[in-house]
Amino acid sequence: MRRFEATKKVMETIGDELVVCNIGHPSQELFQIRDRPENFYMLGSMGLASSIGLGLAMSQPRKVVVFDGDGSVTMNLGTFATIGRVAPANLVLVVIDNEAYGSTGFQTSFTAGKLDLAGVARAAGIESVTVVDAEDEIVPTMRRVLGEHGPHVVLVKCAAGMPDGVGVIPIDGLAIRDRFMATVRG
Ligand SMILES: Cc1ncc(C[n+]2csc(CCOP(=O)(O)OP(=O)(O)O)c2C)c(N)n1
Repeated sequence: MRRFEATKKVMETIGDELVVCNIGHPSQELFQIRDRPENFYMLGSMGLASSIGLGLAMSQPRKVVVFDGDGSVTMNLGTFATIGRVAPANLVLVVIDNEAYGSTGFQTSFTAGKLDLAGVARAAGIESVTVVDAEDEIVPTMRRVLGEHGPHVVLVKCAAGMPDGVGVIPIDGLAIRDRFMATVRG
């Protein structure tokens, strides 16, 4: 299973949740899999999808699902401390752990070595941390966490790589922002 397949499975479980997605190829894949105004494709700010999602979860009642990458979470490890402390019940952080910096050519990342992101999340006080390494575990795991009070971290172990033919997102950043904000405001 690669990030694409994992993202597809997570999106099978998404109803009206707000979705914030990691920079680069993860957002391009999500756009191809299932574009919707409730998706916020983060086009800059590597490392900050989880922080944007946290702020969103704190400021409105809808559930927020964040797709982040292991490389990006590693750049912002403090995000676990903040999520653990603030503990928003409506936040699900899905970390796609492909042990690589995918968007820039799949250079090996820290989780290919000794870094245990699930361990860091638990040590930061996040009680619900689930590691998933089989594609068919994703839907039941997401259904469970979406039905329970969070915050939740779901770490999906994936292979590096992506399908051919995933193009750039044909909507500019301001339009992505504006349609997302309109949805959030209801
Ligand atoms: C501050 C900063 N450093 C580097 C980059 C270049 N960059 C964009 S995406 C990316 C890799 C992200 O890897 P990861 O979060 O693990 O996600 P993946 O693409 O592997 O799913 C890098 C290095 C950037 N945009 N900003």
